[in-house]
Amino acid sequence: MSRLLYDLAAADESIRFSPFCWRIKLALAHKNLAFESIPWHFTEKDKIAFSGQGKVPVLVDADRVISDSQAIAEYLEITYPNEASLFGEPPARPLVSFIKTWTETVLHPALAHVVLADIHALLTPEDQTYFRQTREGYYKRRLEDFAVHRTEATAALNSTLKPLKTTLEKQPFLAGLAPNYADHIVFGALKWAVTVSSTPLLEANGVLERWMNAVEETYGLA
Ligand SMILES: N[C@@H](CCC(=O)N[C@@H](CS)C(=O)NCC(=O)O)C(=O)O
Repeated sequence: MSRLLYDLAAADESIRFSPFCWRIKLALAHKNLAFESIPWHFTEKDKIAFSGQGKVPVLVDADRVISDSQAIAEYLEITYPNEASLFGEPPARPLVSFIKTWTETVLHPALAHVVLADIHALLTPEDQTYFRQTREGYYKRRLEDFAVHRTEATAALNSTLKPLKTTLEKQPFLAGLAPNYADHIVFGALKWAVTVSSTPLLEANGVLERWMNAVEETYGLA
């Protein structure tokens, strides 16, 4: 059975940096599902037009096409119930939902303010034009201004990361003794940022780097 995942790539296609795609790569590994990863660039909207929208991840699981990481995670949970649960016991699921909201409304913006200009540098020329236009429109700020304010943005990021560090000093994973989709979501965010950052973002061998390595080792990605 074929299983394809459209995955955001830089000009160098070995660089895969979408936080939402990382979540799903870990979720697929969690469910023991092999897949083929298809590199995709921001401006290749035609390549995923069959999904009826213009963003990745897009999963093609045999004859099923699913877009949006949350929809894909829920599809995997329902379709592959015999593998380990992505969300844990039903009463614990709202906590994963909190982690998703916190990641997307607090952690992603904090990371974006540090690495947005770095992402631009890694893209194909067509994607660079598109990225500048869309991101400068969204943030109402020139990409160069992000680089100028990197020191303040890094200090703000470090404050944002504090609760995560404190938690992971006390327990191996956000979900407890083994990772689940809560870990996948936060891992995706940090993986995105460390992959594209022109400077080290996390303390070498610090708690977050050790946790990221442990997540990767769990799924044989290290
Ligand atoms: N809510 C979507 C968000 C997906 C998303 O924003 N993907 C980005 C890559 S990280 C994308 O494809 N962006 C295309 C664009 O900006 O045109 C999900 O959870 O999958």
